[in-house]
Amino acid sequence: MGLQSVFNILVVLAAISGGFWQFYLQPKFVQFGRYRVVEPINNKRCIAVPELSACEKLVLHQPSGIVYLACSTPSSRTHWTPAVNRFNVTGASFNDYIATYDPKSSKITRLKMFNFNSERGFSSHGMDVVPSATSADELFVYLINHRAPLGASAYDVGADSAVEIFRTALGSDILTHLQTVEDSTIVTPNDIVGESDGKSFYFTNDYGEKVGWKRHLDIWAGRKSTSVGHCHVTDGCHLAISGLQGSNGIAMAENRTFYVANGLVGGITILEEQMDHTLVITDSISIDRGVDNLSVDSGGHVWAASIPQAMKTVFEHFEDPTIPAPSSVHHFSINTNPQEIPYGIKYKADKVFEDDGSFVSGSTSAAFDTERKLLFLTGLCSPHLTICNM
Ligand SMILES: *[C@@H]1O[C@H](CO)[C@@H](O)[C@H](O)[C@H]1NC(C)=O
Ligand SMILES: *[C@@H]1O[C@H](CO)[C@@H](O)[C@H](O)[C@H]1NC(C)=O
Ligand SMILES: CC(=O)N[C@H]1CO[C@H](CO)[C@@H](O)[C@@H]1O
Repeated sequence: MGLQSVFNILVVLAAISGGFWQFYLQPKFVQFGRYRVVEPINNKRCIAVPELSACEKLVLHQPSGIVYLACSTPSSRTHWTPAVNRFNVTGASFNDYIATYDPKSSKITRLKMFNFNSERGFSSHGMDVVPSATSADELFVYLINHRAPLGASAYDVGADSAVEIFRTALGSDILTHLQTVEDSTIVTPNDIVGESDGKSFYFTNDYGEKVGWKRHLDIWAGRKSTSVGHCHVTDGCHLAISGLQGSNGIAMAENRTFYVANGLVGGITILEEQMDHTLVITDSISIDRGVDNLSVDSGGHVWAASIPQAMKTVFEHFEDPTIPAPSSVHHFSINTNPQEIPYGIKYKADKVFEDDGSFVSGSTSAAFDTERKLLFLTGLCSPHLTICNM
């Protein structure tokens, strides 16, 4: 029995002793959606693309409408997802891939990696796709790669995660490897925002440690051990901000305002970049559930995959992807209601999509095409990519 199972049993035992349940655990269960009733919205005009399953993250290329997806297999995810304590290297694919999907032609392209010394393979998670500053058709693709550790058991030391930087061209099926970035600040990388120079990025660490019981303190005791780091391929890496709670998806607006999702308590934190590539918190917007991966649309609105029933998603669906888990999407915007502004309600969070999981299961990433009015949804263990007309 692993430490985690011991811990889970302890939690259940403690829960039975009354007060702990009433004052501590039950509110947590509410927050994690144990009793939440799903209210379907905007889930009727959707199609599924079953060829694209277990795609953790998707990024929309707005000018062309093409989406880039970081995919795996549902089976590999259940064995190897360091972010949710899955450390079975034997069951991992290390052969994950990036695909493009063009909604105009329904064409799926699996990109081939070129110049990538793939001895240790590729295990996907967060991704960013950024047009190059110097040529509009050239794109930089930044990928989190959860490699197996060398010479140790992953159960003991966790993943040896790195960031891989590739170059591609719009419409090309080749990803050319440029650089692997490894650093002691890249502990438990989750998501990434890349720069248009192909050389630097911000990333979130979704835990303070790679493995161990302390990780549970974040969920159950409100510890704030997560962080955002910044790396430049020649100048190195440093932490941009630490002491954040549940850091998950990260996204950047055109004016370089940063948004970091809180996967535990819910909502997003808004941060401002300093000259030295550190970040300071300027605001936060809370909602009633955990928030996953974020994206900013061309109108400057933030879209977030949110988790209606986190316990179901994490303990049932991630365990067995054939068990459906509900999905929802929130849309964050500046509050323009003149009646509310005097009361300090600066931002608005609207739930714009929800499904009970029978069609759209376990979504962890959402992006909205403002021009074509299409909402894209994928998930860590999802059976398919979903595209909804909004
Ligand atoms: C790890 O993965 C392998 C291959 O899928 C599987 O046979 C094995 O049972 C898994 N081990 C655990 C502890 O889940
Ligand atoms: C930056 O852009 C975002 C998104 O459009 C907007 O909400 C925010 O107010 C802007 N921030 C500043 C400081 O201009
Ligand atoms: C980049 C990314 O995909 N981040 C998160 C998306 O959601 C899943 C499910 O909770 C997380 O495990 C990922 O870390």
